[in-house]
Amino acid sequence: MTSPNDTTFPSTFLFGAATAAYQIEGAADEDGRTPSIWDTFSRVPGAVLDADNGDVACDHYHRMPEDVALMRSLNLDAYRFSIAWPRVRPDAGAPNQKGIDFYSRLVDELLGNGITPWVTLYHWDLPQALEDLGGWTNRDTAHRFAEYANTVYDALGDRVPYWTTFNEPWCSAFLGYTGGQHAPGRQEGVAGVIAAHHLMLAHGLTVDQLRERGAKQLGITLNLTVADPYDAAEPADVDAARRLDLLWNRVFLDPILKGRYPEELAPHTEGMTFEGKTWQDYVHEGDLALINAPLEMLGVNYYHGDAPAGRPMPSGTDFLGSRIEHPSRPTRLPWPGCDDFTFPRRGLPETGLDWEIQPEGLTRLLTRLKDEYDAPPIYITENGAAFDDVPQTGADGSSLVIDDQDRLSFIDGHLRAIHDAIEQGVDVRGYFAWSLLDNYEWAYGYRQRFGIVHVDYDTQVRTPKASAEWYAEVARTGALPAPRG
Ligand code: PNW
Repeated sequence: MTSPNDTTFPSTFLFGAATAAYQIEGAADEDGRTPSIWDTFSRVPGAVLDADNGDVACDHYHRMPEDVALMRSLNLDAYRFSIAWPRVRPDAGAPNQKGIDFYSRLVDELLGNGITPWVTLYHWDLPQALEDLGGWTNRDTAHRFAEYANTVYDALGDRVPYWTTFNEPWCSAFLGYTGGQHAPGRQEGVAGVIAAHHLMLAHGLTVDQLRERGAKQLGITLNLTVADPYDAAEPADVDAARRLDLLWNRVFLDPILKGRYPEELAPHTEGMTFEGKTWQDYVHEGDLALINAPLEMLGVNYYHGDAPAGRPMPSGTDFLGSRIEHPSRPTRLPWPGCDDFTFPRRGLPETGLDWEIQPEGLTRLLTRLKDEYDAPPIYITENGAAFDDVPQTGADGSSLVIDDQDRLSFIDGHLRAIHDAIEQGVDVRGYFAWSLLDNYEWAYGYRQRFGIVHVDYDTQVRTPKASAEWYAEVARTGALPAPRG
């Protein structure tokens, strides 16, 4: 039941949860899977906190039916998961039936439980064999991706309605090839822009081919931010915010939704080369037309707003502000030509990763996508927070209770910000909590917990947290209960 003070979403709004293959599956060398760049990178000394890797993770590969039953108990309308390229086409070679079968069983299990499957074709696990040939700085990788995407579509296209090509290509390109925080850990300046171009080219080729095969709902997921100057009265900070917007949001939004690179990108990257060539040398005739293919949906992942200062600040921290004990490997800022950035704290509340919590930024971002980009229907494909959960023993003396009011309010606040955007005329059609389960948080390993469901990594027991119980009610009623107190 909803009361008059509840915040109600449109009746077709999807409430879901999201995961990614390498973060939950485990079974790293089973049924023909071969290494991805994350299997390699997680073994580089200092690259990942506690040297954690995804060999076992949440053991989802062996516990899939149990996990789908859990989703059903949480009333989820949809489940967003990613397909591991190195399972489906190991070493980017021939299709591997055992790998395909796993995802086929997952899709059937979801449909049998009334949950809509939402596929992401790439959530960062590039076959290592392709990185050995240059990875995303090699144009051929885009063609190999499209080939892999066809294999997946041919196996699942009859049952999966929603298809996203890439998750957060910004991370793959700029954390992977400029900053080195993520696999493959390269720190090669403008190579990030070239990787971004090839990722978008792969997206365009794939949209074209899946469209021809009959796909009806195609899109891409971008991690976007609101870039505000740390001090709006300080010209250096205003310019830093402009460059952050350019190299975080516009470098993807403009080609994909407008068919051109932002004009400011050329002057900004003047004189930067990779293997003796500029990034423009990698853009071939016809690429932008492919990249600009019409889409039925845009996925937006939003975690935090960002306010750079364009000058050294004593209280500055790394690019997302994290002060937690870090991987020891030296990294660079992930935007070429932005080494003057610092990210001083604004006094906003922060998550366990020290990310600044700014729900109103999401409303601004969404209205911008409508006004400036005339964006296709939007789905929030990830939003959530890592906090230090404190498991307690339940009244029965054995069960676990995780009363994560901080995560619950984080999700509540962002759902309200989305509701505000809908009221302002933005076409937002769904929300996926990140994440269904505590899982492998990339360079931060297993210490950072994003799940609405707790995972005990010794026993693999799953325990829904307070946020999950609350979210299950939101999904059931389609409304946010009036704030308490
Ligand atoms: C996203 N950064 O990752 C991913 O899509 C998820 O796989 C991940 O678990 C989630 O957000 C939470 O981090 C990001 O350093 C990881 O800018 C790092 C960054 C951004 C996104």
